[in-house]
Amino acid sequence: MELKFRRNPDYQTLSDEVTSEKMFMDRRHILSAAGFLGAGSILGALPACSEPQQTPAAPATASGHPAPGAKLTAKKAAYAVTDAATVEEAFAGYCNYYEFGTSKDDPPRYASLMKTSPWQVTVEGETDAPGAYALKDLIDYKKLEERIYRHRCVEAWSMVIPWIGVPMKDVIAKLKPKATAKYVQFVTYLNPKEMIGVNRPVLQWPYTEGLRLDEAMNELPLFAVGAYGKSLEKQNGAPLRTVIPWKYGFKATKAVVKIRFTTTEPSTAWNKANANEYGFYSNVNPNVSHPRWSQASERVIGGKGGFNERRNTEMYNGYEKQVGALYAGMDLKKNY
Ligand SMILES: Nc1nc2c(c(=O)[nH]1)N[C@H]1C(S)=C(S)[C@@H](COP(=O)(O)O)O[C@H]1N2
Ligand SMILES: [Mo]
Repeated sequence: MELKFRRNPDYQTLSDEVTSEKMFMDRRHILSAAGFLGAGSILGALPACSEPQQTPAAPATASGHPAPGAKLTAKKAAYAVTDAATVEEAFAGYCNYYEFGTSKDDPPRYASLMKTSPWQVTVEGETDAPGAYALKDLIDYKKLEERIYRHRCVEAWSMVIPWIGVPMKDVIAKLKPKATAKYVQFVTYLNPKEMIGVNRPVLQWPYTEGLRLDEAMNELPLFAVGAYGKSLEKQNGAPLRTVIPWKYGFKATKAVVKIRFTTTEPSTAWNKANANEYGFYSNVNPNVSHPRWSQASERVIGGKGGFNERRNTEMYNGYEKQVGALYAGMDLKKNY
């Protein structure tokens, strides 16, 4: 999405996606030459700071939720795209998280500075259960599910991620939205001391997103706390992020600290930055181009084909059966 800033002189120093991808591939090359990647490895990438991966037996944090990287137990849910999952190193190393910078490898490099414990989520607005919730009071860690969803960024790349989380609808039911609540907004963590990217006005911080309440209550959205069998790493949104698989990735807020129920459409970070390019709905739709590029196909990141693999983008990212009815009768060119 950083490409949008190319035309704006204020942002000309920001790297664009192509640059960061080149750096990313160079690094892969170097790692491979140095013997970090085994022969025949299909690793997509490693973050600059990456140590050889071990699965740490990380203790629970003081506030009782698992620390990043801790092993999680989850039951496999029926939701699973059949393509091979993205190699974990690509998920961990090729990230969008502008609070830590606009290059794909900034979040893996800088997110370690962020504190994810203790963690509270404030619930407010049109609800009968407002308050500050500890993460373990919001998420039932005994009921975690693993769901393998396709993750499609508006920049026309995709991954396949084995998320671990709980259905968003179960959490929202616990939070008792009033009948007047028609939307839900997610507000994310903001701490300029820990987040090197927020000193630049790339977006209006904090990063916010939102859904219509009936979208949020659909069976697919998750509050995710993990991926790849482990508690989320910081660069991927620890300790709590949303996952909405039929929408472009920017709808999936990392590091959620506030859930607000509203009567009117909440403001969202990318829509505020450029309403022509990023609508409130942002459903994956191969037939509606981004004003500056086609959305008809996507690059597959971290798959067997390296960076050359492409696939055709599917309507609602392949989830039309589950979500098509939410948009019956709507003009999807206007409600992009
Ligand atoms: N707080 C916050 N959440 C965010 C973003 C961000 O910049 N800040 N980027 C979004 C975008 S554009 C995408 S594609 C996904 C990327 O998630 P991943 O890096 O874990 O693959 O996170 C989304 N959530
Ligand atoms: Mo994205």
